[in-house]
Amino acid sequence: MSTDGRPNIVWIMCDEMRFDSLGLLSDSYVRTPNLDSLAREGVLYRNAYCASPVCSPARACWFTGLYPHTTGQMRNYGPGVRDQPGCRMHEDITTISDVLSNSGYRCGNVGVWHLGNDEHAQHGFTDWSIYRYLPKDVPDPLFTWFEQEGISNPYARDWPHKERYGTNSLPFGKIDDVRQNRTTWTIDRGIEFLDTSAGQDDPFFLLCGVKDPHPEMLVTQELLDLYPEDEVPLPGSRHDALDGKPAYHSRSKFRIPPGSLSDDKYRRMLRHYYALVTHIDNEVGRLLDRLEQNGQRENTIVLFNSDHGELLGDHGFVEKCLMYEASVRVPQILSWPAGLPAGQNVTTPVGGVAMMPTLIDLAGISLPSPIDGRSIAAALQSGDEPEGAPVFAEIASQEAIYGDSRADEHLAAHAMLLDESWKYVWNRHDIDELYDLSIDPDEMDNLAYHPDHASRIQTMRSQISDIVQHTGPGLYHWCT
Ligand SMILES: [Ca+2]
Repeated sequence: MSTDGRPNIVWIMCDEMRFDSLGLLSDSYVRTPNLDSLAREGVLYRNAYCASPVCSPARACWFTGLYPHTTGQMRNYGPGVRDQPGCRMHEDITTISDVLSNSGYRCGNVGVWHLGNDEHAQHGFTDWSIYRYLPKDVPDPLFTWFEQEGISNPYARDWPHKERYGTNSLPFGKIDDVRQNRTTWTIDRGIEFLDTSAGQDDPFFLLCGVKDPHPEMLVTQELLDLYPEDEVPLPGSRHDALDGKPAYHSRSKFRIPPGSLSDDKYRRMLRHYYALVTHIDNEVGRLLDRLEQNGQRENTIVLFNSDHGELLGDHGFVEKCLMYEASVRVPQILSWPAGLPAGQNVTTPVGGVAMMPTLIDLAGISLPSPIDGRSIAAALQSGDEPEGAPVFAEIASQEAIYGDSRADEHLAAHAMLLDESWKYVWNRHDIDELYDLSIDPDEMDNLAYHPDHASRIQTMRSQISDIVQHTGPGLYHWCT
C-alpha cells in the first residue's frame, strides 16, 4: 500500500465486450465468476455508455473525460494515418495518467493503447508494454514473445486455423494453449507491473488494455465446451429487415447479408465469443489474485469495462459503430473494498465522460482544468444513485471510419442522446432515429417521424445543441 494511504488504481479495459456478457446480467449464461464477484463487492453499472462506439474515439474519451469532438480523436488511429485530421488526439490533451503521474503515481500501460505513437511511453506512463498499432519498422512485443517462447502465433495473417462466414461476420478459431491468446500475455505484463509496485511508497495506476473479445476470437476447446453449440441463445432481432431505419445501416460494413447465416453458424460464431469472455474472466481473476497476494487489493480501485460493445448478431450486424444498445452500451464494474460500498447497483444511465473525473475524485485529486464529464464519486461513496443527466455519444460516418474521407462533414456525422428511456440519433446525412427503450428495448421501431414525437425530438435536439455549445461545437456546428 502507498505510505500516504492514497488508493492504487487498476483499470482493465476490454475491447468490444457486450454490456450483457456478464453472468450477473445474463441469467448466469455467460460464465464470469470472477467479474460477478468483483461486482458483488463493488458497484455494478447497469446502464453505462461509451461516448463513441468505435475504438480510438471511445478510448480517448474514457481516459480524458472529454468527448471526441473535444479530444480531436474522431476515428481510429493507425500508424498510416498518424497526421491526418481526426486520427489522433490533440497534442495538449490531458489524460488520467497525466493527472495521476503529476500527483506522484507510478503509471503503467500494458496491452493495447491505440491512441497514437503507440511505440512510445507517453502521457505520464513510465512503464509501457504495448503491442499492435505500431509502425512497420517497430517489432511487435507480442509477436516477439511468441517467437522467443516457441509458441505458434495465431494472430499472424497466415495462421491457417481461422474460420469466417463471408467477409461480414466475426472470424474465430481454436488454439491449443491459452498462452496463444493475447489477453494472457497482457495480464502477464500487468502482473509484472503489480509485482514491481509491491512495497513501493508511491501509489500506482495500471491500465490494462485487453484486446479481447474483439475478433479474431481464439479460444481453447476446454473453454468452448462450456458453451454447447445447440444451447447458444440467438439474438431475437437478428432478422431485422431495417424497415424505417436509416439507409446507412443497410450499407454497413458489418451487415450480415440477410439469409446468409444459418442459425447453426450463428451459434458457432457466438459460442466462440462467450468462450473468449470466460477466458477474459479467468485472466481478470488471475490479476485480482495477485493483487490480493501482494496485499494490494483492499486499497486498490479496480475498474473493469469495455471501450464499446459488440452487436453480435443484433439487428443482423456484428461489431459496432451503430448507436444500437449492444454497440454503444458497455459492461462496467467499479470496486474499492476500502472506499466504496459493496453490492451497489447504478441503474441511472451514465456516459463515458464521467469515468475519468470519478476516478480522479476518488483518488482525492483535483482536476487541473475543466473537462466535459463530471464526477459521480460522491453518490457512489454514499451508495446513492447518481443524479440523472442525458447521455451524449457521437461517431463519424463509415466513409470516415472505414474509408478515406477526412472531411468535417464525415468526421462528425451522428449524434446520439439518451434521456431516460428515449434514445434519439441525429444523423447528418440520413433520416433520424428515435427509440423508446421502455417498450422497445430491441430498438425495432423507429419513431422519429411519428407526429406524436415531433416536440420530443425538438427538445432532444436542443439538449444536444446545449451539450455541443457548452463543449465548443467544433465539427458539430450542424447541431446548433
Ligand atoms: Ca475497440
